[in-house]
Amino acid sequence: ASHNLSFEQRLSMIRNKVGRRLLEIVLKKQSNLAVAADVTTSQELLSIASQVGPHICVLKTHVDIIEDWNETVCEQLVHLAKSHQFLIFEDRKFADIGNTVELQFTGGIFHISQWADIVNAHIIAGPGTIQALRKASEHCGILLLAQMSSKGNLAVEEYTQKAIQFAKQYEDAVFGFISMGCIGEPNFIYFTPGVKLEKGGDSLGQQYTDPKTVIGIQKSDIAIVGRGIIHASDRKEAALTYQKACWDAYVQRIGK
Ligand code: 5BU
Repeated sequence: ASHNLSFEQRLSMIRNKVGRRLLEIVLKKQSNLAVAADVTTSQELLSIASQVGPHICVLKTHVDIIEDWNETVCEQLVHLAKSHQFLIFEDRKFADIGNTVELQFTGGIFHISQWADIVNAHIIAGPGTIQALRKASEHCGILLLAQMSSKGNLAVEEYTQKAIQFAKQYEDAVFGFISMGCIGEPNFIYFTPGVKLEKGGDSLGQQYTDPKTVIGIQKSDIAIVGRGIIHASDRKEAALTYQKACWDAYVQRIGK
């Protein structure tokens, strides 16, 4: 499936309000860049959020790798998200039965449902996972893992198609996918990880594609960049470079 509609044209097609808010931010900031803040201290997390904040539409977190997470850190992060206007995406990849997912989403020491604008879920356990997330918070939009970036992953073919089917069934809550590009209709938003200006990978199976290919050719919407920015000597500068590369690829694709 492939379309060539602009973010403006797609805004009213998105049923979930977090999805619409995301497109508003994307358009306002001219940024379809998400940064994966994979660091282990709250100080680094907050410093990345303020450095790259002006250049991103989404900050993606793995809150369970932060060694000193607490409520104050959470408040500061939410504050930065408001002032710089980006959404917080907790890359939790929920995968259990609905009842357990509800507890994982709302409870524990992270209380993800209280601060995350976006979370994602595997479809391996069936629709109960989605039902639990949707029931626990109407303020949080859901992305389904339809494809992955890592070598040898099993999210292919029928599995990908099943994710699309589930998304259509829960379109009020699910507004998009983790996928390697556009795999469906324009009323969903496509997020792609494994993005770096230098092609290649890492020693543990990550596979990188450059922004031009991901956004321009594979027609994804939001590029997720981690180490390409996190390991740069000047993260703000790197974020600006990626913001431009991703936005230029989008503008070229739309043909404006
Ligand atoms: P990197 O440093 O740009 O490789 O980071 C990629 C991020 O995206 C990292 O947080 C992963 O957990 C995340 N990711 C991924 O790389 N591939 C996937 O298929 C999914 C998530 Br889903």
